[in-house]
Amino acid sequence: MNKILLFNPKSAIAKHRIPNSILNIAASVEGKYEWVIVDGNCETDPLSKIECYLQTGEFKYLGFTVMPGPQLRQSIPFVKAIKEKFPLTIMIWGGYFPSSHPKVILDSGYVDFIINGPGDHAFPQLIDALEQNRPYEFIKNLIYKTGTEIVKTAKEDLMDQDALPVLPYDKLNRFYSIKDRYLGRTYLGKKTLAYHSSIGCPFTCSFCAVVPIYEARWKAKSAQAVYNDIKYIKSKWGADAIEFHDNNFFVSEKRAVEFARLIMPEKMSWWGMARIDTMDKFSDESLRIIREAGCKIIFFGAESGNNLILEQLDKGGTQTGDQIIRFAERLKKFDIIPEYSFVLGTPAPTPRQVQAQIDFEIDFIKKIKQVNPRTEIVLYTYSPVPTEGSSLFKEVTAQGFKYPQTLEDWVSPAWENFDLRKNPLTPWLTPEMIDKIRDFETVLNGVYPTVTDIRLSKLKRKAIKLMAGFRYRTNLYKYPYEIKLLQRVWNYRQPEIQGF
Ligand code: B12
Ligand code: SF4
Repeated sequence: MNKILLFNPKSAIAKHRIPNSILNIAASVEGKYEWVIVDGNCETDPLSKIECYLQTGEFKYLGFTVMPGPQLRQSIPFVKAIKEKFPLTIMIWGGYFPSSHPKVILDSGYVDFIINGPGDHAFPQLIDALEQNRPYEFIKNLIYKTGTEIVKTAKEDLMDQDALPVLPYDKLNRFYSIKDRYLGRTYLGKKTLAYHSSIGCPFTCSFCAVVPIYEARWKAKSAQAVYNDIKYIKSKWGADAIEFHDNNFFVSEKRAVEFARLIMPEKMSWWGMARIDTMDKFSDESLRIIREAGCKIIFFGAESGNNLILEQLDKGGTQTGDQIIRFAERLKKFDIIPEYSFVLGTPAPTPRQVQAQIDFEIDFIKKIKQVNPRTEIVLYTYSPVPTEGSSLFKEVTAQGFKYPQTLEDWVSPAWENFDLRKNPLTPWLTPEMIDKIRDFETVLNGVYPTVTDIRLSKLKRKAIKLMAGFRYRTNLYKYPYEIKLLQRVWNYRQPEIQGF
């Protein structure tokens, strides 16, 4: 029986997380096929490591998980090199990038199959079919090419998350030490675990990559199952904090409170992502329990203070500008830090309107800081991420926006910035507008350095704050070189790129 190699391309310079995407895939074939993991975050020369395995002749299937940005940048040269040297290898890509951009990947000729969304059933079924030389066209969640035609099979219903096999943590630990490699020091604790407890999201924000894949569906593990996994890792490797990587951890108040009650005695700190309008419906009692159970900080996609923009972004639900401010104030009572992300630079009919909107958001963010100065602000520039062929894709294409036409073009420096949502290449944003957003961000981060930067001492915070304060009060954001210099010297952390 042929073996499987699963590769997690490098995604971050430091603070490496358990590679949950490929670990789920490993779980799906555990006990049936032999598999190995190569984690690009933990290897100095991952390509050589992969080639060493392939040279044994035992590995036929190679699975890559690919996010846009650095993971894609490593994946493209690797896949080319591997296909040239080992042409009989079957290359299978999964994750958000391949699911959203299948054509450019399959047209490259380097990738044989894409798993479209969850791979927990599709992957083992595909391997079975290939091993037994059986047809695979009825397997759900697959994308592949026959001749010049791209074939997308039907989407599978979201599976019961409690019925999925447990993740093979012990086996991962044989490849890379969980304690030393994956449980890192963060603002939350000394040994922070990354855990993913639910898939999808019930909302349909038009800019979000989760929507075309999950189509407003959400399925979660039960609070008890989540607790059991975390307790296991805590007992075995000493985790003392948790980052929940779910797109939307707090969809269900009942589940969140149940989990909070279970985890409370463990005295762990935790963090997760949520929607403002959903959580604003939580009772005071629920918020109190959640905080008491260790939830210190929650990430919210606030996106914009302007109700019209919220509508344009199809934010859905009931979120409004007033609510965003009110909720930041409400969380103050419970000592939960809201981490709000904003998307600046959305399209408008005239450049003047685009600029006015940016100025509006800057004022709005300052109002939030007034009511709750501990609110963490993360600024993104609007980078449309629509799936090829969707209506949003048509809309932004009509405005002159174009995705790269070949897989290699995706790794140009300009596109890497696009992925990081820093410099979006959107035709309606002028360089001056982008500068204004970035300069404001520099000043804001100077006055309110992020609490998640654990290396920044009190004294350094004070010094940056002092320097940036005048600019902030007088709205003088242009050319903040002196603040940038200090941030560079002290290696200031950027949650928007480096992760939560
Ligand atoms: C953890 C995480 C990170 C980590 C690193 C992850 C890692 N692997 O090391 C960090 C913080 C570094 C990171 C960075 C970025 N990330 Co990120 N990240 C996530 C997050 C929160 C969780 C990923 C995860 O572990 N999921 C759990 C697993 C189980 O789910 P899954 O990945 O979907 O896997 C399933 C399927 O997709 C499929 N599958 C996935 N891989 C494979 C592989 C094979 C072989 C097969 C068969 C199947 C398969 O099967 C799996 C099981 O069903 C996701 C959002 C999310 N909730 O998924 C965003 C997400 C993937 N990130 C995203 C982005 C854009 C980024 C950035 C590029 C930009 C940014 N500003 O965030 C940066 C890159 C910067 C950098 N330095 O790398 C986007 C991708 C959107 C898109 N357009 O494609 C997401 C979806 C967040 C979002 N909603 O916008 N990220
Ligand atoms: S609520 Fe968040 S995860 Fe859900 S669709 Fe909107 S942006 Fe995406």
